[in-house]
Amino acid sequence: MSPGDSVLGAFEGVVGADHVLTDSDIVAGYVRDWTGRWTGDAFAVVRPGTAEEVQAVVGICAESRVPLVPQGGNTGLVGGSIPHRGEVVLSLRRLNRLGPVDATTKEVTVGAGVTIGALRSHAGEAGLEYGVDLASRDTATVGGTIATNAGGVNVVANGDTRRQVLGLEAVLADGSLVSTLGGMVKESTGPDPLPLMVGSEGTLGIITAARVRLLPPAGTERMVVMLGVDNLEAGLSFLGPGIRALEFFDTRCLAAVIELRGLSRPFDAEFPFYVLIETTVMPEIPDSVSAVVEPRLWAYREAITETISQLGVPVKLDVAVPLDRIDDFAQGVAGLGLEGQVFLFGHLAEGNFHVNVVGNPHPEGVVDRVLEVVVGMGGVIASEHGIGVAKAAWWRRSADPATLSMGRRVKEALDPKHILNPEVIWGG
Ligand code: FAD
Ligand code: 2HG
Ligand code: ZN
Repeated sequence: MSPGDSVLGAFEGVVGADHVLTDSDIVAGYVRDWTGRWTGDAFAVVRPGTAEEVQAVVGICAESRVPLVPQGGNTGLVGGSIPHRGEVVLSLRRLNRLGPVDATTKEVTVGAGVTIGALRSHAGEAGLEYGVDLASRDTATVGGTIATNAGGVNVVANGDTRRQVLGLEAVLADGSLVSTLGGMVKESTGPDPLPLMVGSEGTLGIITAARVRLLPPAGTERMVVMLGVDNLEAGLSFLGPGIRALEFFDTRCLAAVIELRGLSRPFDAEFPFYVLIETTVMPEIPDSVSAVVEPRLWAYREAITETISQLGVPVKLDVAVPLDRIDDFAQGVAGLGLEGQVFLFGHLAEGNFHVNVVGNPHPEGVVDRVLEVVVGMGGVIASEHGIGVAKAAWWRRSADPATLSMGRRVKEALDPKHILNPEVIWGG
């Protein structure tokens, strides 16, 4: 029996043979990222059903020095959720327990494999709302969104994922289980190490459950408004009371969703940018601004990512610049004259831009040229999708030395054998 067989046998002893996958056809969906830009090989896909099983599997990996990649819904867009060098894929989707909603504290404890859609429905049944929403809601998981500190469309109203997390349970690289799921409203019993897991992209521990805050639904009537604007600053001026979302996309995004999704043209005239607002208080819209009000308008914004993928494998960048530089940034990207089709869309209220490029033969060149503009404007190279493998080199080049040094020391302390997602953030 090879060392590989004995490790597989040990996994089977923990989770059962049905949850250790090695058949290449079955494994295929776990080793290719959502965009199709990254594909790898897995030693095996292991699907634990409880936190204790996660502990045991991680213990085997630590003992055998077999690295692993935690995976939730595999909707991540920075190449961080798939194996790159034959790692084990540790799929957390079976950790899908929905705890009862505590109506007094407006909190709920859920498994890491619960999808954002399921959490939102569960909260809705109790008359409450989960603060994060994104187009990947039916596949992206609680664990994955915490590990990437996902943003989404409601950050302007509710903040990012970090703001929703009240407690965590996680398995560390040595197989130990740490938890702050106790549910106390207030506690100051020393440093809380678990917030480190937020945004750590599976490099510091495996999140197995989370306690999250729920919010009372904001207003009964939510209006969805689309505006045509000549520049982004004009769109930002609609930031005001009652805003739930303030999104934008450029004319190329609109043309693509109209053509490939069969959506109708929202305006007769064409504009450089379109702004989508969801609000409980109708903003004052001057007569000179073209506007439509209809709930179905979300379809234009939500279809963009999938529509771009229909055109080819995109290079994706997810950046943010200071709000007073948003139009400079849009012009800066246009000025690069990148080969291929360039799409700009994102979360306007946070200065967030998703720069997607299809049909450019030099993905790394696109990354370098766009990120140089971002850094030159004092922006951030990862606004909500994380560093993954896509931006690992850039992160190490552009972050300040003290931050990098602290990050490395935390990684060394928590994962001295480098078994947790070794290619992400610190790899390559
Ligand atoms: P995965 O893709 O499986 O993993 C992502 C990262 O988290 C990996 O590094 C992985 O190792 C790690 N990880 C996963 N689960 C765990 C765990 N339990 N413990 C420790 N580490 C873990 N993102 C946004 O922020 N805002 C958006 O608006 C948005 N919209 C999207 C729309 C579409 C159509 C798509 C395809 C993606 C979108 N995303 C968006 C990106 C993606 O959905 C998010 O990054 C999401 O947080 C990933 O969740 P997941 O469960 O799929 O994680
Ligand atoms: C969005 O805001 C997501 O739609 C996906 O973050 C962005 O596809 C992308 O680049
Ligand atoms: Zn986004």
